[in-house]
Amino acid sequence: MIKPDGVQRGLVGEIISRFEKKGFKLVQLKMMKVTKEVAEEHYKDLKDKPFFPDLIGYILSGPVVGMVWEGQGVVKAARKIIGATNPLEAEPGTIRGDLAVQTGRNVVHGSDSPENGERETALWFAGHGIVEWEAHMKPWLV
Ligand code: RTP
Repeated sequence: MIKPDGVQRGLVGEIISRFEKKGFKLVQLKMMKVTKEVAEEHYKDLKDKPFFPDLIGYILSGPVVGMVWEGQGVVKAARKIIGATNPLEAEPGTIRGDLAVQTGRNVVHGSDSPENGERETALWFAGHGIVEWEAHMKPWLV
């Protein structure tokens, strides 16, 4: 998910580009204004954290771009491409390391396991599933 600050700062293309260039396959994409219910369900594991209300407010502060990416090891690789939660600790070359400063404005979210990827895809793209397509010219994609 490209978070509201990523959208407002005009970073949508840059962020999509990093995943495309790596060689992952985009199978779903949608700009949306999230409801409070979806935001709270998405981050339900963090509901007891002191920053939870601020986090929900942040996610509701503007449209986000939801994406589903496929590829070998994509969940783990995406976490590396995204970088550490605190952008000041994220390595240069990562999205957060290059493009963000504050933990509370860290421009992008990535699923932390394949299971959560499935859960989040069902939550964010309810009823729409993914778009299945073959990348005939890209044999390195699964
Ligand atoms: P995400 O779920 O958004 O990909 O981030 P993450 O795994 O790197 O970090 P997580 O611990 O799951 O936290 C989710 C998001 O909550 C915000 N946060 N704020 N103020 C704080 O101390 C704090 N800690 C986390 C960040 O936006 C983080 O990405």
